[in-house]
Amino acid sequence: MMFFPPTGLEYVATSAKGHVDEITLLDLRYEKDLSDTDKLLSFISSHIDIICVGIAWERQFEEIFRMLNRMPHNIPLVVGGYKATEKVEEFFKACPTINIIVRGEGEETIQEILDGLPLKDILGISFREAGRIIHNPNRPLPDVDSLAVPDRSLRRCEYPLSVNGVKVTNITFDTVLSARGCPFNCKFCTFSLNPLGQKRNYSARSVSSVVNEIQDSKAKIILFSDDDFCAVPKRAEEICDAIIERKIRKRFFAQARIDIARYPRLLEKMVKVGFKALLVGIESPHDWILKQLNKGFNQETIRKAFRVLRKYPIFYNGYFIYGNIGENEKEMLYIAQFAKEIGVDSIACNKLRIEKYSPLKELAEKTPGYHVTERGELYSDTYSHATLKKIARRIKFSFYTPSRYTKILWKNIFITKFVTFRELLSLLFISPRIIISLIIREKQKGRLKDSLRRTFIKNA
Ligand code: B12
Ligand code: SF4
Repeated sequence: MMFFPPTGLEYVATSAKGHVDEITLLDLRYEKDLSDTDKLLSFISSHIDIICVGIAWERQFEEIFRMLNRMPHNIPLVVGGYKATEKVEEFFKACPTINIIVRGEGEETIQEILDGLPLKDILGISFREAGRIIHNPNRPLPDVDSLAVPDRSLRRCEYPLSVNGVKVTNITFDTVLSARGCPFNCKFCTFSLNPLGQKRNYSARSVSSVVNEIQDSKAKIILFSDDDFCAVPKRAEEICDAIIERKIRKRFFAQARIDIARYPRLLEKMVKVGFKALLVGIESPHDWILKQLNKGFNQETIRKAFRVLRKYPIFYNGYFIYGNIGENEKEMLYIAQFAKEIGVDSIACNKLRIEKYSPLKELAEKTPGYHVTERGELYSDTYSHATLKKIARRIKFSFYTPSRYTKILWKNIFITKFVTFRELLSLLFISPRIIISLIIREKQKGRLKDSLRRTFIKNA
């Protein structure tokens, strides 16, 4: 997801302002020179007094640890972020160079660290002391309106539209977090639980601060990173009204629930201000699974909602979960068929994950034949990782046919107008490079032949 800035790290860097003389914000995905560890080390040794690293994703831990372990021992190393919080002990063990781990939301904590408060008095941190790891109590969650929004002037790079690492056009992306937490309680979801397992009660920023942030961003496309942008429809409408009033012209997309279909006036306003896509959590076509997940709706409600949603020129990506506790192969494979029936434009299927604080953990542990790995992956005696992976590919290939790709392109160009004519030309111009990069990727993963066969010959 190269085109999104590291929102959490940017919040923390911004709140560090005024507590240090100078901040250098590095996004190593975009640092041409400094992504080379040797060059990074020499930069750090000559410029930096304290290193703060954000680890948000369950990705490339080995590379990250290898790099952190090369950091100079005389410069304090502070690590934070979703994954660092969840895996405090593991991170300390893997990286002797880490001095402090900030658990949970880090804006206030980083200020106290930089101000030099005694570590024992700083809430929300774990730190090394005399060969031991000390865990201080959690920090109460801050009021969202008290937090400064990310200072974009700290960025050293832009976030352009790219496909598989190939830059498509100059249009840039940004994220705006208008609220933290979510008022719903879906059982598989830890979105609204911060990594400490605390429920982040839905806390929304003031409409004016959100719209100011949007207006100040230079990006043309904004992702609302809220768990559910439409959690309070009236507020979402107020944001749209303010965007219209201030004549802000940008393209937006957001995550939402199907409940939004009950608010046609909001949908109309969203279309008017430039909402081009909604990422909607559907999760499953099966009533018993939706009930198990405590999703709060059933198959009929989903069908009804999409009959309404389809009338609006918005691109819908449906999120689905497969490999649920008790789900069989036939039920999993039905996802692709169901997605076509309800009319979503694209799908993203994720295996059920049982993260550390998942409310489904107990059920998964006590269901005979089911197992959860340390990384939170659920599998069963009947459905191993490999089998689930194969099923996922069958769902994907049965949904993503060549005609589906044509429909996606058509909808984005002519219906939602997500891409302009100029951007389309640039996309066409760059497409050979994208295709080559995709071929190289599939080849490197050793599945080129299989992918080509499945895409063009046998969509089973
Ligand atoms: C918006 C979002 C996205 C966006 C991308 C946003 C972006 N900027 O990159 C999109 C839709 C593209 C996306 C995609 C995915 N996402 Co997502 N996403 C989110 C979401 C809803 C919000 C993230 C956010 O902006 N949070 C707000 C910021 C302020 O919080 P934060 O990042 O935790 O940062 C705070 C602290 O962690 C700490 N902190 C962070 N960094 C640092 C650094 C230091 C030094 C310190 C001291 C503190 C600190 O302080 C910050 C401020 O309070 C979260 C759920 C959530 N509510 O957090 C999931 C979440 C992050 N996503 C998740 C996942 C799994 C994914 C996907 C892998 C899904 C998939 N299977 O495709 C992809 C992968 C993307 C990738 N990078 O490879 C998981 C990650 C957990 C994990 N297992 O790795 C989360 C937590 C949801 C969940 N519970 O399942 N996602
Ligand atoms: S799945 Fe969506 S609606 Fe349900 S709790 Fe998570 S963020 Fe909220």
